[in-house]
Amino acid sequence: MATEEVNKSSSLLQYHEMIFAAIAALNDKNGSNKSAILKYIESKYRDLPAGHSALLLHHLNKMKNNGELVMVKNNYMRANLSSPPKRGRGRPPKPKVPLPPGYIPPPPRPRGRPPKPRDPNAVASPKVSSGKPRGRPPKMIGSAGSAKATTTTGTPRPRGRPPKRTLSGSRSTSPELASYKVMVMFKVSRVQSNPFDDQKPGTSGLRKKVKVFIKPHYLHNFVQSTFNALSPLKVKGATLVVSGDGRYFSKDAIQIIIKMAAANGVRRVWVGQNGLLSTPAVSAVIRERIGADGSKATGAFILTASHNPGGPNEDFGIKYNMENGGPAPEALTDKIYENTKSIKEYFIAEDLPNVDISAIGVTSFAGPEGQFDTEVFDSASDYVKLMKSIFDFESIRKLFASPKFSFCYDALHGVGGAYAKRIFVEELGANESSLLNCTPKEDFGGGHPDPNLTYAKELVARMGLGKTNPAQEPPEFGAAADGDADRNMVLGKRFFVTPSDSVAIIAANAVRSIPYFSSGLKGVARSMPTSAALDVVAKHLNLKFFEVPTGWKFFGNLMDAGLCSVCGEESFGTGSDHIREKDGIWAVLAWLSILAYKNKDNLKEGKLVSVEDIVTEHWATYGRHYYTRYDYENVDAGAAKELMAHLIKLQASLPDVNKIIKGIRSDVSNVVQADEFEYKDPVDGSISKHQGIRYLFQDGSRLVFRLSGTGSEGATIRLYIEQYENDASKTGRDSQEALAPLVEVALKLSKMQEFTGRSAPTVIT
Ligand code: VG1
Ligand code: CO
Repeated sequence: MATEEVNKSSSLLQYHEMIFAAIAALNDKNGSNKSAILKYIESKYRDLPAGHSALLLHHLNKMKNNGELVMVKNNYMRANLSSPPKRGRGRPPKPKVPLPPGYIPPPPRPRGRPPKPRDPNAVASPKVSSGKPRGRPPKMIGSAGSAKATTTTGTPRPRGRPPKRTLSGSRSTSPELASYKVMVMFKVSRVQSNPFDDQKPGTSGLRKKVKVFIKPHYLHNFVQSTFNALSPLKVKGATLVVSGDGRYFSKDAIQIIIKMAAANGVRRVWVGQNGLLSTPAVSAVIRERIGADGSKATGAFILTASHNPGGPNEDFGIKYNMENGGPAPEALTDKIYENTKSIKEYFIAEDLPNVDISAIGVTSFAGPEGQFDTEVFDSASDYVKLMKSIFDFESIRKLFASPKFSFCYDALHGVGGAYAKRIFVEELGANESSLLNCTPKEDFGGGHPDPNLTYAKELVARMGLGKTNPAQEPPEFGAAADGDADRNMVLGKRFFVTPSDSVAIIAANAVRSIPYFSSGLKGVARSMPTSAALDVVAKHLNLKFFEVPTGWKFFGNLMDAGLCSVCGEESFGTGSDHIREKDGIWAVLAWLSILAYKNKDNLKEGKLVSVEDIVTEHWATYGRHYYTRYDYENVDAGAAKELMAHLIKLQASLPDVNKIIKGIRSDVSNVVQADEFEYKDPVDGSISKHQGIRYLFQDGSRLVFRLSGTGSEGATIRLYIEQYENDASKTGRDSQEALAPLVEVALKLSKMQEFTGRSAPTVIT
């Protein structure tokens, strides 16, 4: 551990945190003055040091000078949150919205004194981002190419004369800026801390209210617990990616993680421009990106709470992804959790200046263990390049060019918008007006960035699925993404495709329509509550098939072992082994590929084969799995537990269950198996228990009950209902109507209203 220089008391850091906490709690849009902050801190914290008031002023000044706080009329506000750099000095304010990855801002002007390139050990001005060429960098020449175009560091030499490099592709900027990195010395502090008891990662990382995450030491403890859980080789000297969906608090979190990475001996941190990287893009970057000096990432902190809302009163999240690009498996998340329960200290390079994450380029620092670099890079190019290697963009371009085809994509103000612009508009020729809510926002415009029929309201209305008819004829194809762009909802004109059908249809058509799969599928997999539509395809096509618990982390081993090519979850997650995360834009491109393939001969004449045609044809071949999910969000946690316990207790006797069910509805089939789903990973043999309560019926129908592992408050009960119909004359019914008997059984059997007090779910999909 890098503990040699433990020369700062923890109180220094605490001030920093206490000030942020005070400003957040006082929550005054005009900021808070020193005495208000002082009062707040005195009321909330004990054991303040002697001279506390003077220390506070000292830290307020320091934080103002290093850009973390802004002072307006004697009031302090946080910088970097609701609007990009609110610096008092220097360049004019930037636009309010985070800039898309493709956008390259004008050359950064370092604050204060210009760097002294000839003395790399000098403590130079902070926030020097070296070597950013002016203008847009060459587009997607390959990850190595794009990295070269934006990087100036090459040799990992902490000392001595910095390498003189000419920037390929750059027009001449100020020579001091373009050719040299600046070494800023930093020290490592050991900070005492106490455990929090609520840092157990859920289905996909740790998700809590922002108010919880900004508590002093909270994020730090989790990050250090993760470092401590990793093998030392994945920390010391390693390359880590840190970025996310850009939600509120991300920019602060990135700076904290950079400082902690430096202090823990990480060699370099890669950050997507403006801190933006979709979850699938992080996975792609870990797997595909090669740094200018040949470096490869071995892991990532992804900062997202995915489909949960964002903003000061909403959610933040963090999860760790592994060298294969996938979420940490349970063995590691369990270890992280154990560490959070006993953590006593963490390491941080407090004096490391904040890195300007809006400017592409490398900044180098020198610490006790040698050089540490941060590299800010274009958020989209690695991902776009990967997509182009999977799909036939030319055939999709032809589809877009046809007057018969029309398109709409709603990013719900998540990070997906940045990729949608690059791929659908710039690469495939879609009209800019076909993009809805494609500017990433820290609070997702106040909505839930959750692509379903309830929350993707604008898209649903435009596609003709709303309560009233849209003013214009709906597009042929519509899709939406969640906050971190790993989810997708696919719609046709006045037509909803269930995610369970979507993965089955992609699997059934992949080999013909998508070049990446042309030599065949290795196998397919779905999460347990996902409908069995994929099972039927697997059987028809004689493919290996796997059923795993909820959460993408369970697909990783199968893919690494070459057992699975395409997989999906009912929760609007679809993906393949091109990365180790679900991938919202990939799913849209897969559907566009199927449409392009089915329509390749009739783009000029004849009728377009529509999304609805493709789905109904699929049902005619394989039968239809009627499917619905009821979510009861933010239910009392105790009540939810009791409901689950009740359902488990009922499973003790099948005859009794069947008696109750017949009493509710005599027209449903018999329960033949009732259990809690348990999974044994076929690759590493690990066992995951309690993965959902199942009631399986003789005719293939299923009821599944689970508690969500992604919420941040109370409990969310998910009820999944499914029924198979292979009589082609009966596959065209309304799904709620077809499932009504099973829904009634599920609600009464579980005593949903009795336990939760809810007469209706929050969301139905
Ligand atoms: C939900 C979904 C699950 C998905 C997970 C993460 O989990 O049901 O299928 O993998 O979210 O998705 P839970 O435990 O709340 O049911 V995301 O887009 O939040 O990374
Ligand atoms: Co997500």
